Amino acid sequence: MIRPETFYSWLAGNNIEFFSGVPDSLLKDICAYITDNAPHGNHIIAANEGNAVALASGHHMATGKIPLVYMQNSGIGNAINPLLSLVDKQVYHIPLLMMIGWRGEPGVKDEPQHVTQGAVTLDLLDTIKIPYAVLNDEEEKAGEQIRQAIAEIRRTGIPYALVVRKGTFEKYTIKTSVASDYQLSREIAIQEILDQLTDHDIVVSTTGKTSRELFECREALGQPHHADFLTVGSMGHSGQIALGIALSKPKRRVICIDGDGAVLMHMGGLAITGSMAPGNYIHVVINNGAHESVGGQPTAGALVDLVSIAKANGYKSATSTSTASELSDALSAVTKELCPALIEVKVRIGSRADLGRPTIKPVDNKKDFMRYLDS
Ligand SMILES: Cc1ncc(C[n+]2csc(CCOP(=O)(O)OP(=O)(O)O)c2C)c(N)n1
Repeated sequence: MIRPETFYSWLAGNNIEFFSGVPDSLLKDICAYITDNAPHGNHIIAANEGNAVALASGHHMATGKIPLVYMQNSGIGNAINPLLSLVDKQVYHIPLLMMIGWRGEPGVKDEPQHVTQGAVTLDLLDTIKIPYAVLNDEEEKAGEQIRQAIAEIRRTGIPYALVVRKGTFEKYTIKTSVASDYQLSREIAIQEILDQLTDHDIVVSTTGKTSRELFECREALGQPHHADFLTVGSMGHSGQIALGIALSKPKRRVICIDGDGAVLMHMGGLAITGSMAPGNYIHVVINNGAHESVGGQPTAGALVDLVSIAKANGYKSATSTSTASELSDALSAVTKELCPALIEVKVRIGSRADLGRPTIKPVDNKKDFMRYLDS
């Protein structure tokens, strides 16, 4: 396994000192090391992977240096546009070192949303003409790969990707903690929302632990899962999935349970929801100021004023809560006239160590959900 400090020193030795990306569980340890050690302003956790490519491009133009852009392979799609229309050698020809976590590697058991993405990851890089190496987990060999990757970037001026398998990096525990003084947990907040639902309500939940906790809360209550659409992949898109449903089912309440990282990733959707003004749309944003599902790396969630943002985007009402009773009061106060409504729930970071994963296949979840929407 590669020690994060060794990897970081290889980069520093090659004058790579600017880092931007969206976190991934496979890159958790190296990202934690970068967070603790990169000078302030030189490590930016971006809103989405395309933004990370853009930030890195800006850094390169301002300094002439090669930046590092990291992402989970799920984020390649978000990055393709700036990779092909900004960084590409036919356009601005910008050199980048990329580090991509390889979820769903063929032969390694993983969740359904990672299977196809994992199978096509190397082909995708071939198609977009980005050379790559699958990073060896032996330090000596990995060091040589990085030396070659950087020489190649310097020679060609185009990006080069290091594809990172599960278990490549040694464990590193982050020292820079994300401030979160709230008592409420995300799981209790989800239980509170479920307590307030009526028989015909529809739920759309975001990527990561929110959907896993929602699934387990339903199990614990002995309730079926058909009212819940679990957005297991497609981070940042739950809000617009919920909007598509709300507009077609105007007599039913649609409750989107979102995350701060996910909202920030595609924040433009808030303007579309506000402009369509559905009277049956409740957007609950669980804000822990972190990408908790993939290691707890900070988001800008703790800094932004979601209530003002929602109102400025045309939501009819917006409230911030941080206790179960405030959440309960806010939910019961929402009427048709106050929708679209946003309710922020400020929670602490953390989840149960034994948190499971949905046991129903996504396609079966969709079938049951469609039947429920039709009922
Ligand atoms: C496009 C994309 N980038 C990255 C990921 C990896 N990922 C899964 S969940 C998650 C964090 C989500 O953060 P947030 O919405 O704040 O919810 P939390 O995990 O804190 O509950 C990330 C980065 C992904 N699934 N898709």
